[in-house]
Amino acid sequence: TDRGTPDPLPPAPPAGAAGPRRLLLVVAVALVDADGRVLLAQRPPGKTLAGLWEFPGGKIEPGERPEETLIRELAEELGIAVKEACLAPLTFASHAYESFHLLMPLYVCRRWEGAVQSREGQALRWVRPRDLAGFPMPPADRPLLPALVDLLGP
Ligand code: 9L3
Ligand code: MG
Repeated sequence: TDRGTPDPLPPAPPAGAAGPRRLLLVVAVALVDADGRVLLAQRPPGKTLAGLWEFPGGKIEPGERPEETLIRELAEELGIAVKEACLAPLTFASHAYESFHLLMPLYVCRRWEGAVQSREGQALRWVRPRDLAGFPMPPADRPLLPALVDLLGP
């Protein structure tokens, strides 16, 4: 038998078919202010999941550690400077969409430099933990709420 021949790669499934999904790595953060409120950002029109309220963050670029992604995204989207030592991992979100699997660690951050501002036109709200559940959220974000309320209190 020709043992030297490598197995061919399996054909890619057609888009939308059941089968292996792509893995999308995203990272998000709960920014907590001095009153214990948490920042939610509204996804702008034109983006996927437009209008839903999410924990700020974004895609982890190849080679980035999640902390580096957050430092970059928080500067771009909110105009604040965060030190890596101020980012504490709390839990993970994991959501299987039709065509990809989203895996998203959630960090908590209570210290940053600069004032939070909307740099990309997104609406921002500071929300008490007990009120978070009242906001329409992407499916990945909602299961994060119990861990956050356990940490911060209501
Ligand atoms: N996503 C979900 N919840 C979040 C974040 C930051 C992102 N808290 C999802 C929405 C998109 C994907 O992750 O499907 C990539 O996010 P973006 O790059 O479109 O913000
Ligand atoms: Mg983003």
